[in-house]
Amino acid sequence: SPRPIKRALLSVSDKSGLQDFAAALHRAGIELVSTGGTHRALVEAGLPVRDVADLTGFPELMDGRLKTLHPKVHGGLLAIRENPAHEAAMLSHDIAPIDLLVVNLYPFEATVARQAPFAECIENIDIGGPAMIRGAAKNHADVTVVVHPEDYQVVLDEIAANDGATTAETRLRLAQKAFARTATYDAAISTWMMGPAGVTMPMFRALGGERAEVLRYGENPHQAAAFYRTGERRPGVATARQVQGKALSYNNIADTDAAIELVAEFPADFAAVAIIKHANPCGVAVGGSLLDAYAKAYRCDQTSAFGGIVALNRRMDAAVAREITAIFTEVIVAPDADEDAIAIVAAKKNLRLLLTGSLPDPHAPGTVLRTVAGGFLAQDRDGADVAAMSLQVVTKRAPTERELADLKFAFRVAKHVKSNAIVFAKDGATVGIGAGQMSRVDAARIAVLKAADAARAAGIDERLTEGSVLASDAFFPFADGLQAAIEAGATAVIQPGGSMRDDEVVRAADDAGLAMVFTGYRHFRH
Ligand code: 93A
Repeated sequence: SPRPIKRALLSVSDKSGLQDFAAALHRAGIELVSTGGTHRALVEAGLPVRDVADLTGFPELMDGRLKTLHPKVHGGLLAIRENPAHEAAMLSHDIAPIDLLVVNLYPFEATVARQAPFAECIENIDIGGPAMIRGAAKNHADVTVVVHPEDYQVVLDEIAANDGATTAETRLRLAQKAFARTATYDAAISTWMMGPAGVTMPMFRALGGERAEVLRYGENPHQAAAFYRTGERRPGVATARQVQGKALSYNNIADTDAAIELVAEFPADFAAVAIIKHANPCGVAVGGSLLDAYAKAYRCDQTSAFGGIVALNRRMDAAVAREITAIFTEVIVAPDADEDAIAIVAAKKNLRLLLTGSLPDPHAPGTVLRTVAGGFLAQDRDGADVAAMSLQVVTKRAPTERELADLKFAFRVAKHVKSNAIVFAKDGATVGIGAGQMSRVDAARIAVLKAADAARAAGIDERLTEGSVLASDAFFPFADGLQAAIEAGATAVIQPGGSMRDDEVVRAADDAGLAMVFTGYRHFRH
C-alpha cells in the first residue's frame, strides 16, 4: 500500500545530489532530520532541518561513533505502523515515525583503497548507518530506504506520482538494494581484516586449498599476494624445507617451481642443473657431476644467470655449492644437501636454500590452473616424456647416437620454455635458448644470438651452435625457422611435426644434410 512520507532522516557521507534532493523533499512537505555533517550541508542550502541530537535528546558522542544509535531513531524506523502495541510503545516513549531513510555509509572501501593507516580504516567502519539501513529495510512495509544517490530521483518521481507516497514494490526493491549494500560493505571489511591474503581468498576457497602465507607483494610491489598450499604431496616448492635465507617472494616461488620441475625430467643417472630467470631456463645441462653440469648450464647465458634460481636433481655437494655461491643467486633448490654444502651456502645470509626431500615425478597425474576473468582454466599437467615417444625420422639422414641424445635432451628442455620455444643444445647442455616469442623464426634468431653472446662471454672463437641440435616446442609453420638453424650450424632437429608445410621443411633439412625427427607431441607452455 502507498505510504505517505512525512519525516525523512538523512545521514550521508557522499553528499552528492543531497541538497537538491532534500530541497525537493522539503517542497513536498516532508520534515527533514539529519546528522552533523549532513545537517550542516542542508542548513547551508537554506533548508529547515532538525538535528538528530535534538530528536534523541542525546549529543553526538565519541567522535561520532554514537550519532543515531538510539531507540528514538531505531524505534521510528522499526515500528509497524498499524500495530497497536507498536503504536502504544511509540506514544509512551515519545518515538516519532521515520518514513524515509537516506543513508550512505562511511567510505570504508575508498579509505582502504587509498592505503590509509589502519586506525583510519577502522574509524571508517560505519556501525550506525548499517544498523539504520537494516532496520528500515526490514520494515520496508512502512519505510522507504535509499542507500545510493542514484535512487534519489526514483523516490522523487514516486512521491510526485502517488500523492507524497511510495509504492510497496519500490520499497521492496529499495530494501533489497539496501541489504545488498550492507552485505558487500561487511564483506569488504572482513576481506580487509584477512590482510593481503584476503585479496585472493574467495578464489582460493573455490579451489579447496588449505594454508595461506601472506607474501610481501605479488609480481610487482603494488600487488598484494599470498601463497596457498593445497596439501598435494608433490615434492616441490610448496612442501620444501627452507634451510636458510630471506623469505621467498612471489616470483621466487614461481621460478623455483619451474626450476625443480625441469631438473626432475632428467633420469637420475645424470646430474642435471637448471638455472631459471623470469620463468624460463637460461641454462640447462646434464653431466657426470653437478659441478660439471652447473658449469655447462652457467656458460649458456652467464648474464642472465646472475640473480637466477638454480635447481639440482641430486643431493648438493660442496663442490657445486662453492661454484653456485661464487655469483649472486636468489634460490638454490635440491632434493637434499651435504653438511659441508649447507655450510658453504650459510656464508650467503640472504640466499635461500630449499630442500625438497625428493624430486617430483614428471609423469604423475596432476592439474594445472590458470585464472581468466570470472573463472579459471584447468588442464592435466604436461606429463609427456620424449623417452616414451616413438620418434619418426623424416629426413634421408638419421641422427647419430650423439645427436639423438642431444635431441632428446633439447626437447625435454623445450617443454619447460615459454612458447614459442627454440632450444639449441650440444653435449648435454643448452647453448642457445629462444623463449616466449610471438613468432617461431624470432625465437630461433634469438637463440642463435644468445649462443653468440655465450661464446663471446666464454672467450670461445667458434660458434657454440656449430654441430649442435635444435628442438622446437611446436612444428615449424614455414622453412624460415629451420633456415636460421641451418645457418647457425645445427646438424639435427627435433620437433612435433604436423605442419601443412612439413614437406617443405623436411626438404630444406634434406638439402642441408640435416637429420630431423618428429615426436608427434607438442609442448606449448604459455
Ligand atoms: O560512527 S557511526 O557508526 N555511528 C552512528 O551512530 C552513525 N549514524 C550515522 N556512523 C554513523 N552514521 C554515518 O554517518 C552514516 O552512515 C553516514 O555515512 C555518516 C553521516 O555523517 P554526517 O551527517 O555527520 O556527515
